[in-house]
Amino acid sequence: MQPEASERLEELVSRALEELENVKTIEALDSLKTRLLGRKGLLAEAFACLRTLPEDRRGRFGKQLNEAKACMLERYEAKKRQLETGQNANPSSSVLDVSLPGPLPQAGKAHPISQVQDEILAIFLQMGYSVAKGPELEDDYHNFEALNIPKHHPARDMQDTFFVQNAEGFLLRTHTSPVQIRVMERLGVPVQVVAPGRVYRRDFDPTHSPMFHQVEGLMIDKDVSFAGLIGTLDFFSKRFFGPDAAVRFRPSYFPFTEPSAEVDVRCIFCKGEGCRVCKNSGYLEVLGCGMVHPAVLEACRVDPDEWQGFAFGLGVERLAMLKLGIDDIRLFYENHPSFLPQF
Ligand code: FA5
Repeated sequence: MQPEASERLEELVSRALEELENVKTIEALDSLKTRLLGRKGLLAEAFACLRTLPEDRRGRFGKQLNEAKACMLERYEAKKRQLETGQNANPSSSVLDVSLPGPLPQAGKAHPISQVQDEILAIFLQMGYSVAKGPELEDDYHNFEALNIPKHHPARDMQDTFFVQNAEGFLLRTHTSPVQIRVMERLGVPVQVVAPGRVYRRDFDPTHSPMFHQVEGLMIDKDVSFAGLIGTLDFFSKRFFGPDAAVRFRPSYFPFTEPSAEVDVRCIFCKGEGCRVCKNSGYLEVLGCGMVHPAVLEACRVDPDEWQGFAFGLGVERLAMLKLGIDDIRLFYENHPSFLPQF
């Protein structure tokens, strides 16, 4: 390559970049562009030199010309954007438009499970309940023993438990029912509480998660009946799902309640026809409940001849699935950026 042509091009590029940097108005920028990159501009003249070079040197010089053109165009575009938004790179000479909107920070929101849990609690608070809490790392006594589930009781098989290694007798609570015991131990009776919280089980499928949330309810007084329990849960379902919610009570068994029941809500995905989500039953189980067993009251030093009560345990994710139309519980925990902002 002729050293002269190459050097002249380098000089042209460095002068052009300096001029592009210092230009102050869009009009001046456009006329500079014509002078540098126009059909009869300086770069076009350099391209014309190409023909005068020996053939074996044209390739390298042509490449250098194309790179020079791309570099100037890039600087031109950047400068144009800068002048159009009024943001000059040099702050000392900038004309700063303080009325321009700033970048919006992304606002965070409560997770859909927290939103649904808050909604559940608000309904019970309206009914006169107060909120209680208990530990997630629980002992065998509160999670099982005091709830009338002695060692080797077959009911322990109902819930596959995560035991804590090197801490005998401790486990991740499998339900929020141990809060019933802790509340009665601490506050005595009468009592009317709801206890939200995380619980853990070895479960994993579209309607079962190894970590999920329950809201426990406990009402103990001198004149509490099973009819009161049904009325309470019926009121809750209508408030939560609306007056047309199809809810059914089914007899069931829990060692800590007698009689016991489970409550199902008609599956919104198949409208009761049967599908993968409701395992073809047409209904999705959302809670367990019953009259507190006398053995549980006795474990808390409460006289069952004087006091009775009911308890219930709601599955927050199940209620959220039905309310929000989510057909796989695992979506709540994948935290996908296209999933969460919908709520
Ligand atoms: C219990 O946990 C009882 N402690 C409920 C109870 C409380 C009964 C007080 C009587 C008195 P169950 O195992 O059925 O019951 O769970 C209650 C609810 O939690 C279920 O109806 C369901 O909605 C939800 N649930 C259970 N397992 C899972 C899981 N792995 N993932 C998500 N939700 C679940």
